[in-house]
Amino acid sequence: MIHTILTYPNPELKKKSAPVTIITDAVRELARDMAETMYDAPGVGLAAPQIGVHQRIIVIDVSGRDEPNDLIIAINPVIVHSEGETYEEEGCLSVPNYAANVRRHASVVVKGLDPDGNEKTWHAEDLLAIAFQHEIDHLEGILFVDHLSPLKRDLFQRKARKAAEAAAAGEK
Ligand code: GNR
Ligand code: NI
Repeated sequence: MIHTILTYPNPELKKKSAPVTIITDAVRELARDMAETMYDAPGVGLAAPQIGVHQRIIVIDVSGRDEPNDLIIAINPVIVHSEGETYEEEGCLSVPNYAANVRRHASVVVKGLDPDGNEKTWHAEDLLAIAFQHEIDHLEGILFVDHLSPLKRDLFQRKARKAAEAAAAGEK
């Protein structure tokens, strides 16, 4: 089932997600729905809080296809090692019509559980490393715009407010 993706400034996006304690069929179904929602969007990743579920589950596929290709499902993901620096343009399904460069680690090692409850380790570089950091941020209630300089963040907030006002006026 495809879910609605919550967008800025929905306060649900700022809440911290809780660890998954038992991997049930409901958790597996949620992960499948998240993947379906990500491919439909389309996006290269999705975190559970983006569909209003505050559990530590992320899905990622940076293959650029609109169907499962290199699908990663990570439950309770933790960055255990990171190195290097990169500064690439990011977007977010929860922040439509806006993109900006963000400083990230160039490579990360992530540990977590797969949908069968097996411990997994992912070694990620480039876009995959960025996607892991972006999705794990969502689990902490952090959006990529929270990493911007105060000046850029202010410009973003003004643009978002103006767009919201224009949309509200159009609805009248
Ligand atoms: O689809 C997405 N593209 C993207 C591009 C650059 C850096 C991060 C991302 S993640 C984003 C999907 C999304 O919002 N996931 O939370
Ligand atoms: Ni995002």
